[in-house]
Amino acid sequence: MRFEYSPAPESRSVVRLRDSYGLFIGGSFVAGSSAFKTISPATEEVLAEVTHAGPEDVDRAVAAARQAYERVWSAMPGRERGKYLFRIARIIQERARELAVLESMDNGKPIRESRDVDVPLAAAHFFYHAGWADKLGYAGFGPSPRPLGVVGQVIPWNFPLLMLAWKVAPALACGNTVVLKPAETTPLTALLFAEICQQADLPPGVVNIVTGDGATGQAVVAHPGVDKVAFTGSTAVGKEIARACAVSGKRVTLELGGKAANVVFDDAPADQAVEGIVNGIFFNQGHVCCAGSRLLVQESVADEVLAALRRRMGTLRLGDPLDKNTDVGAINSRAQLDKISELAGSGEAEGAARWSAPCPLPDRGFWFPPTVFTEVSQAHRIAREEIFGPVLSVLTFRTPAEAVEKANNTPYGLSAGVWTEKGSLILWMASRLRAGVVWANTFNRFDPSSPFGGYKESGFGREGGRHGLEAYLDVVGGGDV
Ligand code: TAP
Repeated sequence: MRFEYSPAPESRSVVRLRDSYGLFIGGSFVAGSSAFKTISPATEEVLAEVTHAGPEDVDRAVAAARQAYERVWSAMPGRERGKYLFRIARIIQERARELAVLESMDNGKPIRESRDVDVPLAAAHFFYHAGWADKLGYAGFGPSPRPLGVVGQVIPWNFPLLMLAWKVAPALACGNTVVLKPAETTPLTALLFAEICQQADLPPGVVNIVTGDGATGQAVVAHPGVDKVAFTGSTAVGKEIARACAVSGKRVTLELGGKAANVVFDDAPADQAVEGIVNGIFFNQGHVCCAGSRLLVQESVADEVLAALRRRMGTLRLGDPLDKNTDVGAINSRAQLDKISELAGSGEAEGAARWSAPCPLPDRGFWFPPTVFTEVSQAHRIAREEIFGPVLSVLTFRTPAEAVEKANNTPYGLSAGVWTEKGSLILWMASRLRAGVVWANTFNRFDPSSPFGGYKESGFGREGGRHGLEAYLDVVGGGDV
């Protein structure tokens, strides 16, 4: 049954957009060389003009970070650093509504997700790492492990504030300073975060934010004053960065793409599994590195599960990201929409059967309906390539061994899901799936205390938990062990 809902838009009045934003360097907003516009992907309206940081701007940001590292931050006792992180976390909570509305405006994601997932998790990352700042000597990396120095961080557009939190919180807790470049299409919550750093009286230069495009990211990564690079984004760019860092000898962590298998066995509770499949691939329009984009369903229940899945997809509400009833928001950019459309077209051309939920698409903005492909073979591009959109490819299997073989038949290895009543089967599968995270009877669960990261072309290094601290400490040098 489909319920009709009246519109319930969240008010935009909580957000005070400026016409234009400078770069955040040395604790202040400063002018840069040129500017670009950021738009709402749901309406294509221009939201603000943002500064494009050129190499000389990146240079200034790195110099500010170096000065703050040497004069203030690296020498500050951990318990004092922890207080700043705690204060930032509290301000994120206090300004949560503003951050959530701004994130949905700039990114296109439903307010329900930015309000209930992105922003609370971002605050949780700062709280969690505030707790670590004075306990690094107990993290298993020696009695007083040292920071690395200036960290260059480059993040994508799918979880703009959350990816910032994943990067900035551990770096600062460990005593490093930061130059961060947000994605070109979603710079606004990073710039609001800069205001939060000012509000928290964070010493100038500890966090610097340089907006721009891929060239700005390249300048951050290549800068000789950067001691460590932390990147989240596509595997193609990740490989370039790995090459650049290999020759410079910089420390690097890479969180890259994925093509996760969500494996449903015949004894799984069907309704619960269908909710997990929907959450796995349609959460955040499928713009999720660990999205369950390949459904592997046991052949004996495939028809039943797919019928239930189509029924459920028929109830998804697509539209205004600021409407509290919206399930599926806008695709982040025209370029991403073109990429999704091209890959979906290849699915049809290669012989898979396409079914899209019957939801009307708004006239303006970038939209793609939740879509499922059946009759998919492992050779199809839609089964191999990351689509990064609301498109699910369905494959079937007969035995657990076949499920493992198909699930692992990918160059990626970020995440996987297993749906079954049998605990022994969950453990058997989890020990064989080559994925950094394996969820059992759930999907897309995140916690700051739980390490996240990939195998193979999904990257290396972990973010979150005790393991995530390692990336920001001079562990190779052994600290003061
Ligand atoms: P990318 O195109 O790789 O962009 C990521 C970031 O790198 C952006 O800020 C981008 O700037 C910048 N960049 C582009 N070219 C660069 C270069 N040559 N050197 C340095 N920086 C460069 O990825 P995307 O399309 O934004 O994000 C989607 C990808 O990220 C997907 O593959 C997804 O799986 C992955 N992702 C992975 C994770 C984890 S945790 N594994 C989490 C989220 C997303 P512009 O925005 O200006 O292009």
